Amino acid sequence: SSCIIRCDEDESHTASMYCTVCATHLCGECSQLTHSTRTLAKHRRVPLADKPHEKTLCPQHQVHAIEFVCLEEACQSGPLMCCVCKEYGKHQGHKHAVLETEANQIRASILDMAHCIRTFTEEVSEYSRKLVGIVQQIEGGEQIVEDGVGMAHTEHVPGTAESARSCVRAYFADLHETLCRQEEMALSVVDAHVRERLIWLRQQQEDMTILLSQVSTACLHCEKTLQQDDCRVVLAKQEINCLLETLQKQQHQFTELADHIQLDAGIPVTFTKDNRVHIGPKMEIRVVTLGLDGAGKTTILFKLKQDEFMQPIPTIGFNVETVEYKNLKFTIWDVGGKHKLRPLWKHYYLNTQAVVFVIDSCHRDRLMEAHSELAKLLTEKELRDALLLIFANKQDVPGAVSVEEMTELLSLHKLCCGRSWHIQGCDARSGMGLHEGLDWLSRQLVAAGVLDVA
Ligand code: G3D
Ligand code: MG
Repeated sequence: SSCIIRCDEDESHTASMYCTVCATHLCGECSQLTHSTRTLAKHRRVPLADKPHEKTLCPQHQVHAIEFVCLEEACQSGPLMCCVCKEYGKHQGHKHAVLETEANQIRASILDMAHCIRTFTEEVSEYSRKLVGIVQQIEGGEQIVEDGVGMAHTEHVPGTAESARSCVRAYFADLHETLCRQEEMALSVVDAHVRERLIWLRQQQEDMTILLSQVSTACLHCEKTLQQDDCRVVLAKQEINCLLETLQKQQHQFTELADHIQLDAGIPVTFTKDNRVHIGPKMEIRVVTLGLDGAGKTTILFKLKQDEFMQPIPTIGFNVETVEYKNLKFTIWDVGGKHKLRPLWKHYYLNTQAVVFVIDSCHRDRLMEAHSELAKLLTEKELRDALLLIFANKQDVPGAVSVEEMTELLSLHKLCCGRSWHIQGCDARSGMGLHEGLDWLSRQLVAAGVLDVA
């Protein structure tokens, strides 16, 4: 519409409308002038922009223009028709629409679709742009930056891939460093052990050398005496007796020592979960047993210790016993559970690797009290890394709270979140469940080695 259309009445005028009856382009002025009679005034004139398209003639009925569109399903491959086609031809009696209306409807839907496509295109391009951006962020690369004095230079910007890699590297470097330090420490423990052992063995060697020379001196003395005359033999009697006595004493001491000491070159090594090394056939574990009074702590300790039922006496201060189980040596502190003794518990936390918390499963009324004591315990800084073994004791009593119910009632999963814990049902009188509990503790502490409790 950029080219100007002239008025058909006057070349010097610019057309602004179109008479659909006369098929002429007119300006406003000439339109009024030429269509002033009553009949002509009825001519439909439209703005130039709405000028109807040129009519196409019907291929069958040459003088007639196409004016209708057939709406029948069967005619969709050739729907155009003139008035003859419509009235007498192949579309006779078919449903139809006016060509212009139909075309305008299709135009409108095309416009709609075009709009949709534009929006869709924008969305797709936006998404593609984002993809490019993400790829760039992952890969990183050169970026132009301006320095303080307005000079542009390129700078390497690390991508997220690189950051993730350096994060992994830093983590493992750290781990490596820790492992090296732990290895050094473990080796120094072994070295110290070997040094001490060798010093002791060499001392023994020296002692044996001295002993041997003493013995041979004595033998020599005896032999000499044997060859002397009767008077001298008699005179030497006391001295020889004394010598023999000393020898017997030394022999006795030696036998005792030899009985006591196992000559074994082995250096049994065990690793704890925190990568410390332990040398020797037994690994020691420090455990403190806590819980309300009457829960069965002392009974558990005695049961483990003697494997026989003893009438426990209420614990006033504390009991401490070492219990050997498999290759482990548990030093168990049993601290009194009465209310006024509880503040003392914290004196036993230090260097404790595990807390055994005993609960009386048949005393439902005291479960909340046990819960609050346990909750208090778990906030103690010294016990942050301690393992927690909960004994749900007295499972033999009918109606006792089961392990599952106890876990639920004390909301243990929430309470013990983030630490190594285990609840074990037991009956301290028969010993049922006690060893399972200790097994769990061992498994938590020992990483590998000769003491590995299978
Ligand atoms: P405490 O050391 O935690 O205070 P105790 O608890 O070991 O002194 O035990 C308190 C009472 O519970 C004792 O009863 C003890 O025999 C009993 N008991 C401990 N463990 C069990 C168990 O597994 N089953 C049953 N049925 N009873 C248990 P008394 O009557 O001697 O005071
Ligand atoms: Mg007790």
